[in-house]
Amino acid sequence: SPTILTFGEAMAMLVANTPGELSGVESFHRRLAGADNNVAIGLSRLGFHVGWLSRVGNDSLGRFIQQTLKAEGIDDRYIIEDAEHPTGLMFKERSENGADPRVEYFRRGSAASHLCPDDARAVDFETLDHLHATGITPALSQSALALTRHLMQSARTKGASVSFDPNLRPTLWESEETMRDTLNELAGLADWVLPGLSEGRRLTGQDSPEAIADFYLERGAKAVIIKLGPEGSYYRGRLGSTLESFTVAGQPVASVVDTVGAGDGFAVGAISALLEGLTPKQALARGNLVGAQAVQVVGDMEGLPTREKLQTLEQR
Ligand code: KDG
Repeated sequence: SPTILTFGEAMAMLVANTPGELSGVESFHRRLAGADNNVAIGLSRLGFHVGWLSRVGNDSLGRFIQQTLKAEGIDDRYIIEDAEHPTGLMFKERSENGADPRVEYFRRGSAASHLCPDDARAVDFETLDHLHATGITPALSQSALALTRHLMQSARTKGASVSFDPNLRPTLWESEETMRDTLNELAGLADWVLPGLSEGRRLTGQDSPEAIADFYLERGAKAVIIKLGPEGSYYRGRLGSTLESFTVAGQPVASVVDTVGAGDGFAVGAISALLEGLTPKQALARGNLVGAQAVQVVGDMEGLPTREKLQTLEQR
């Protein structure tokens, strides 16, 4: 059975071939999107046995998702085919000059929005070392939120480590307050909390990385790792014997093609390193390195390295 589990919604993503307002774009190319499955793919490329729990529609986009994940070596035993609802879809602008591209979703009522706690009945927690959760899944529906809570609580109870990337998607939430309260509650079920700096500020009302980290450490996290974009990442936590904090400088990137997926790449690097028993400093350095790979390609996950590639990059 998988030793790492992620869960959430994968979508077919149509990326514009030309810049500008999507309404004027005629040609697109297809990629796979979904923060949690990006992380699953990245960890699988590094040789971990990764499962991904989801619902996909019985349609061509659902089959595209299943085939892509299978080709990436993801364990598909927890993927449910939901014949009554369609697979979600999203569009992404062609980004220019490294700016964050705009996205448009067609995912309301999708198969994955019908995820519910019962979908986890087959999960083998005994063999599970790690669960990775994102803040997108609980935004999909009340039942998907219930599944998120259930998986995080169960993994914790059974002794697996839990990571949580808040992945703010304000348009998916009914209000700012619901988003903030729900994500902060879920962060309290995680060992490692991985927000971006602006996300951390928005969720905690605190300004400095240290104050943001303390907000989550007081609520039960063992480590808070804050992504600082090109500046690298900040750590504050108790994974060693004492409370430590430090910043690890970012990797220079020659040309930023698309920032989406950088956070997922960071998560792949940091989680893999911590699971391999590396130090928090090494984990942040690897997170920065893999995140930097992700921003150099148009898709979210095309830049995620294999183990061999990672070793080459780490030797540089
Ligand atoms: O983290 C990358 C994701 O933003 C992208 O793959 C799409 O999951 C997605 C979302 O909901 O925005």
